[in-house]
Amino acid sequence: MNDILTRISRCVEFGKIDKTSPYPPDMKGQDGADELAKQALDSGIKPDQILENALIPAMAIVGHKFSRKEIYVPQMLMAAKSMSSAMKHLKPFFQSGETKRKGKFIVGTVAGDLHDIGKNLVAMMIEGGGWEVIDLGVDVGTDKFMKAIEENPGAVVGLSALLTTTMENMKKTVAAIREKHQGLRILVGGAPVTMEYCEKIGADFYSPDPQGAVNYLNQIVS
Ligand code: B1M
Repeated sequence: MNDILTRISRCVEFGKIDKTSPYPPDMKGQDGADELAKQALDSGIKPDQILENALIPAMAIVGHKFSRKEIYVPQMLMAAKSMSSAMKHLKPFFQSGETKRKGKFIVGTVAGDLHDIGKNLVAMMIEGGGWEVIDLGVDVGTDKFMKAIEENPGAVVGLSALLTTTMENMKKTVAAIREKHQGLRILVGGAPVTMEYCEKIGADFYSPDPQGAVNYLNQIVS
């Protein structure tokens, strides 16, 4: 692999955001994903090559390490931030339509629920997996999900819930989506959610972690 892509990949895997970032200590003072992504574009490397050959593989490694409990939330957040710092240089190309994404993913934490750390991790990993993410935020009611679905036909929808009380709102939103959009793929997650609950409320897939969500989406397009 091209040297600069290897370096970007390492920055994302180990959470090196930019030159000023003191983390990780053994990369202190070196360029981070931010500077290297810009240098790669300036040197003529295409944005989709940076995404496919550096960011996506690095985030896949991060996701697998997290699933195997070899790293924890802070390391994953640093990796995700590092990826975002590279993505900000790539985004204008994707938004202009010059570079294609795998598809669209609408995500939100359900009504009444303000927890967003897990949902943000899932969103960042999926974005790192090459998808366009439409993040509706927290406390997202059914109407807001429906509006986003209508504005983005063909998108996959992800619902997160962290409270046993708001799992009921997840169920209501899934039922409303199913009534109008039978074929639409719905992914659910969050600490109290299980595969059994997913099946009970009629969602398509449950993932306990971001990597499982990425794998599910990739399997849809493959
Ligand atoms: Co809250 N809270 N909280 N809280 N909070 C929990 C969830 C709780 C388990 C704590 C406890 O009592 N032990 C408990 C829920 C009990 C229950 O219902 N079973 C609880 C409670 C009760 C509350 C309040 C009601 C407290 C109160 O006010 N009395 C209140 C509710 C507010 C509201 O939402 N309306 C409340 C408030 C808050 C804060 C605002 C203070 C803060 C949230 C800040 C924020 O998110 N910006 C907070 C926090 C931080 C927590 C804990 C400590 C940590 C949650 C977290 O971020 N975990 C939590 C206790 C705990 O889990 N130890 C707790 C880290 C995160 C990476 O994990 O979100 O599980 P998680 O996401 C994982 C997976 O679940 C999965 O991937 C992520 C990475 O692996 N995943 C998905 C998540 N979404 C997914 C979606 C997918 C796929 C996978 O596809 C779409």
